[in-house]
Amino acid sequence: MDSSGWPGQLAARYRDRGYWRGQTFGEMLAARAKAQPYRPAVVDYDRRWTYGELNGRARRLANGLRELGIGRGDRVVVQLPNIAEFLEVVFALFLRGAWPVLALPAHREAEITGLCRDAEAVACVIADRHAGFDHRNLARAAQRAVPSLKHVLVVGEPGEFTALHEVRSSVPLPVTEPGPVSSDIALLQLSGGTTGRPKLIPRTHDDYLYTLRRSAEICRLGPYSVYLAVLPVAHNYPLSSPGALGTLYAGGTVVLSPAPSPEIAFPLIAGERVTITGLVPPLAMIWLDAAKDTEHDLSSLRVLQVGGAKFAEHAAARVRPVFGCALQQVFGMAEGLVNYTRLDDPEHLVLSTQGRPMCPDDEILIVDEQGAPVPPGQTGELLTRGPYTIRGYHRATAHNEIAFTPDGFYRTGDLVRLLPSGHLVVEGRATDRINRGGEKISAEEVENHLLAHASVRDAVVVGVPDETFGERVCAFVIPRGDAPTPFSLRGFLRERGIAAFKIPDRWEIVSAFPWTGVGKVSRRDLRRAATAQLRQQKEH
Ligand code: AMP
Ligand code: DBH
Repeated sequence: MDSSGWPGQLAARYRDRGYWRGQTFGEMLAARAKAQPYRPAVVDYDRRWTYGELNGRARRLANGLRELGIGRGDRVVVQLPNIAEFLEVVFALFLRGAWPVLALPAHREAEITGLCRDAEAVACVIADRHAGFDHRNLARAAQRAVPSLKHVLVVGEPGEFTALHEVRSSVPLPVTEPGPVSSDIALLQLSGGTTGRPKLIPRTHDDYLYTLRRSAEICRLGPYSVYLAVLPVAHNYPLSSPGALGTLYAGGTVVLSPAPSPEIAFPLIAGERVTITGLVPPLAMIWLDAAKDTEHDLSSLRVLQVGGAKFAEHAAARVRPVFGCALQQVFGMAEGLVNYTRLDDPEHLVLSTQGRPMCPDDEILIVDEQGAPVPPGQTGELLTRGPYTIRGYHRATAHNEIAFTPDGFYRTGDLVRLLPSGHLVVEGRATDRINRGGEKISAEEVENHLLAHASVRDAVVVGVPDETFGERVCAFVIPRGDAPTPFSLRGFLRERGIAAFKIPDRWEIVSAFPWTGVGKVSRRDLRRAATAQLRQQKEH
């Protein structure tokens, strides 16, 4: 079952140095529940689960999953919003040694069906409705298309499926029941991806628990810390940097915000005395504006994390004056490596860098296009290897040859500069991935959907600079016959069932694409053209 892929010698070193401690998620939660059974673990509206309750629920659900025949190594697509059941479900799956595949609430039919198929999932867990959308429709489509998908478990009204509360057994999973070992895969995260489909990222109990322990330490979390999960908690950042799971690791309280807006989040901060939360840059800007004249008491906040995309220095400088708390920049990836500015770093580094690696054994290389190390201080592509960075995506042999070097470094696709202090500054991106305010979009994936349109001969999707989102999505389309309108193309993509954040913000209908010297479409020229046009429009 251990397909984590670290060579034996390195694995031995990571164990010797105490990064991998031989503990599983089930054991971690059980230990917390034993040490502090009555401390609050999760707050979701008026529901408050103690550590004892969370552990008890997870063990009863795990027993129910056992009765359904869901066990070691089975893949289960989990698409849940920020509700307490998210944590119950993932811990129940951890206990069974089954692998949660963490979909985002924004994913639609194309993504959910694709994930179920790629993971050969035996089950999915969904909410009945969320944000005005009926997720049971996604499960229906996935079940039609994916024969392996036997069970659909629903939080809420199940319709023709099974309600989660019916699965939860009245007795906990027997302690004699064999569980996973710490080197087993715990979960499959999703990559933002540069190619057609999101790749599945296998994270082990050992390596993911290390990230929680180290993140909690760097963020100084303890039993009295209160973390507000604002972003969708399935995402690696609010889940593990230190996020909801890191907070539970430290014995603190996770408050789940159903939405990221200040109207919802600020009363929660005031009411629950939240000490730390994590945002993406566009949201941080909205919060900065809203906090200036809010009536809510935000004084409990100690740390405001911003990450997922580059945070502009002028905005970073406003965090302490407005919120009266420390800013922490977070530059991470679901594949592993996480960089943090430290709480005692000099102010100029906190404002102008994206932090430094969290582990002394994170290996960093910054290379030019030929793969040779750049001179110190120069910008190049970041490669990395370490005790919690994957050595390969799940079942993706061909892609792994491109995404990793022969000696196991992950090619991040990020262009960075290393300062003498060890801090990294993100300068851009070497790949076709678009980062729309922290939401990662594969250009190729959107292009493939557009190419399915009868009136589209060719399509190229690029990111164009944007003040609010960092980047927005712009599609260049060469029509076949009568040119389709942006309105109809948008509708078409929606019908194809892709997440709304991937649908292009701008459309350019053109008759040809610019080419590079080697005969490839020049994305760089298209990006330039779109950027110039945007600027012109602004000036008028
Ligand atoms: P993913 O691989 O989908 O988990 O997305 C990770 C990517 O998000 C990184 O490789 C970066 O491109 C981007 N990213 C995350 N945090 C930051 C940050 N603080 N500044 C700039 N880019 C970031
Ligand atoms: O963007 C990310 O994927 C990300 C950002 C910050 C991440 O995975 C993380 C921290 O762990």
